[in-house]
Amino acid sequence: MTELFNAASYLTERRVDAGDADRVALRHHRGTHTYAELTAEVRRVAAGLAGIGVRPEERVLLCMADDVELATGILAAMYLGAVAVPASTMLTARELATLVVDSRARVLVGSPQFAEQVTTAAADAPDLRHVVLTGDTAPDVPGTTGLTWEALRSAEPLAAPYPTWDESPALWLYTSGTTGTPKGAMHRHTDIRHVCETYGAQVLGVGRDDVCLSVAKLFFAYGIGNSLFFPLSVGASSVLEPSRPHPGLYAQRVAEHGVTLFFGGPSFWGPLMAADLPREAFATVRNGVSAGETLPARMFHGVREQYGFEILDGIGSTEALHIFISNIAGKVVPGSSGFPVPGYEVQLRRHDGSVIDGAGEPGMLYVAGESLCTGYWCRTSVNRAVFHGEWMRTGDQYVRGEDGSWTCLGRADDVLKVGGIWVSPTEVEARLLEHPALAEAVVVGVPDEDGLDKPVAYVVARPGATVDPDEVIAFCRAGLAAFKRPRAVVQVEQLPRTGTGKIQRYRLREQAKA
Ligand code: 3SK
Repeated sequence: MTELFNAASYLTERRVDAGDADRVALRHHRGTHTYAELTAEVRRVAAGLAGIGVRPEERVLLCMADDVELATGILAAMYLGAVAVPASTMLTARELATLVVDSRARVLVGSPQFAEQVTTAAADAPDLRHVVLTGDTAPDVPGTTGLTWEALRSAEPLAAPYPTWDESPALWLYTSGTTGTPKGAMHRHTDIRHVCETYGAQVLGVGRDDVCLSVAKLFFAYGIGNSLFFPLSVGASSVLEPSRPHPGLYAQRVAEHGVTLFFGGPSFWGPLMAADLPREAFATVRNGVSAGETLPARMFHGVREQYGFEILDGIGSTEALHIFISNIAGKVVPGSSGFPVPGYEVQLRRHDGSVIDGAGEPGMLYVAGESLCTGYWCRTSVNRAVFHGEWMRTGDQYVRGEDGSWTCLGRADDVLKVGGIWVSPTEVEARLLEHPALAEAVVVGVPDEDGLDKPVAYVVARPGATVDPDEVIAFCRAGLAAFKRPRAVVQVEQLPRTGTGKIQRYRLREQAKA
């Protein structure tokens, strides 16, 4: 049954009503926001968005650093009944423009450090009406009205949230796929409450005294849960850190704020171990949390020995909004993703669709749970392939152990996860093929010494052309978000193909490992 429910109200004014008005909700570079201050700010920004004509269910795209403006911008859009679309700050202007056009956003908000991407992308988006920047200068993009954040938040605050239903759209998160074009996973207001009440409450046991710090930024599903949904759902505190994940800086933040829950991924835990920081810096951490890629057992043991806290590895997805299989504090099975999170069902299926009941037989992982997105925006054929009634096909191969734990065996398709972020080989290959020296290009994931995939390009040169691997990598870097660039470029005479001409990617992967 449909009920009135607004996730932004649940995360802000509900805490004020519960007696948390003076408790600190957000800690950021310029100070703190209590729950009362955050609620007031959300109401002001929501009024500002309404004032420039944003209507319920319209998209508001935000390309911003993790700071109080991004947090309030996301919450304000949802408070107003509009749809918050936090976009990756790592995208090039061209990539960002694709999202602005695809989402048909009316408003684009950016932080000054991303002003160039934002204004260039805005110039290419016919549905866009307003561009907002959080610095002192209003943007000037032909065909749109430019505003400063100060102007946006100067409106008379809204008195109450828009009467959204639990089923109303609240949040879109773009995720890359095999097709190379990002897909907007559409989440409802109720999905946000579900992840708080399941993984947040029942696995992490987040409570009012917790202080959360996430290396993953707010534009990731993983980051928005860690830094906004879980802490704000219970009256806890979140530390917002706009800088890139530098181990020394994050250790400093942990010590400064007394962080209790520290969220990262293997691409952070590895450098943290190598950084050899003082153990005391982490004295307040009750648990680390890891997602994005399988946490190698050596990192679980290494961090516990070196810094004294256990990392709970889990697997989630943008489509499920957060983690649905997780290790449990005190019962960690190193190298595995752990056990199904209450509120979710997981299944392994064979190629013929039959369900695998026992331990030891690998299969395709399916998940069902209330927080699964309603689908991808305007992607019927992908929706039909991925969502099957209650169930979603994750694309991951898993196996169940005798102890009931679930272990990832890798991807069933060609898509890569690099540093916890999806990378579509097709998209990188398309960029490579724009290079004048290249005739053919294939990108595969090649595991490093920890078993974590890194993109490697196999290329065939055009007749008479010379391939300079470093220059090709720099070319990719200039046209794609930096994390998508191949880490190595290998020139080959020809690519391995089947009799029908299909590229045999597995042979390139084997060749790379040999
Ligand atoms: O990659 C994951 O495991 C993950 C975890 C939580 C939320 C979103 C994602 C993609």
